[in-house]
Amino acid sequence: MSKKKLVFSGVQPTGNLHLGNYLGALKNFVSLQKEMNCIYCVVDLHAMTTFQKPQALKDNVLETVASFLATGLDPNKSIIFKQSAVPGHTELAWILNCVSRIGWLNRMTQFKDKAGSDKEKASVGLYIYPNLMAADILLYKATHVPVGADQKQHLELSRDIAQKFNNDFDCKDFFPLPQPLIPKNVSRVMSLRDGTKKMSKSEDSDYSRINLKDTADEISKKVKKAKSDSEEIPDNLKILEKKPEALNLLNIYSEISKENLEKVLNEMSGKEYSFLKMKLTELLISEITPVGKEIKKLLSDRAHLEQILKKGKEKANIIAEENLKIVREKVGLI
Ligand code: AQP
Repeated sequence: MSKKKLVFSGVQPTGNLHLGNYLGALKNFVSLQKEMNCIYCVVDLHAMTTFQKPQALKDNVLETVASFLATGLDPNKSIIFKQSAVPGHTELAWILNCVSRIGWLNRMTQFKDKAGSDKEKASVGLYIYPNLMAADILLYKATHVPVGADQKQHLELSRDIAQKFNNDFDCKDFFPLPQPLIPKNVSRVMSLRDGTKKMSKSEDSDYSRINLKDTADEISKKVKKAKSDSEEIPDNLKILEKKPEALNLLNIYSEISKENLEKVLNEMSGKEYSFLKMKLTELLISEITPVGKEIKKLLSDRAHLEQILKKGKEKANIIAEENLKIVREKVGLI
């Protein structure tokens, strides 16, 4: 595999993947595999930072692989594997735990959001999760990381860790400083119930998100119930920016229809949100339901999915061990 440009990204097997994962990450994964070497990982160790039922975790790993394939990832082009199957992730994470600084982790806003008001009760894993994410990326010396905007801060931390490692161990440019690849238009798909919160698998209400496995009927009901605005669709972005739910629906429409937001506003200004919802439902049904059907079909052959993970693990492990051997030498472990 060429050492020049290398893409790495991961998805947590914490349940049904949704429209946010699809527009923020998976679509980008698929287009990148055409032009670069790519490694895509089901990050089960990250999922464990909040409690997962063991059987559900196993099932969700396969569901995530099925979602990768259904959206267009090709295991012959990209390496697809499960994080815990390559032990180098945890070994490098420990080494990087000793490089990363507590002050850096204290600034991570995702920990504050996910830990909620009682931080004392959050798992230690949730707190040091960004160090494991840095290890995931640096283990392969990845140069590019496609993620949604919510992961930007963690990516910056990965760069800081890489830089400090290179300085501490006197090996300038050993770890590349990974670049985030964040989609320009819809980098953060928001909840359908609250336009100030991101669409998320762990949000209690299923009405807050469009799942990739939703049926046409479910999509239609969710869009109908989505929060919008009591006034008509405005003709300029300044007004829209003060209406996060309306902006979210229009952003999703713009992304899937591949028309820029100004053009969408030109077409829709003055109309009721029910009109936008009707058009958006049609678009979502034609974009998402084929993916959902494919996921369900792929899940009926678990052995096939496990085989893909096995092959991916073998390929990933070769790169990981090669890099880790040098890391062990640099830090004085061998
Ligand atoms: N709402 C979103 N908009 C844009 N991108 C998103 N991503 C997640 N939510 C959105 C991107 O999807 C990739 C995989 O994310 P993940 O599932 O590993 O973790 P997450 O970001 O924590 O996603 P969730 O849905 O919020 O999961 P839970 O509820 O389990 O924590 C990442 O690139 C992410 O940026």
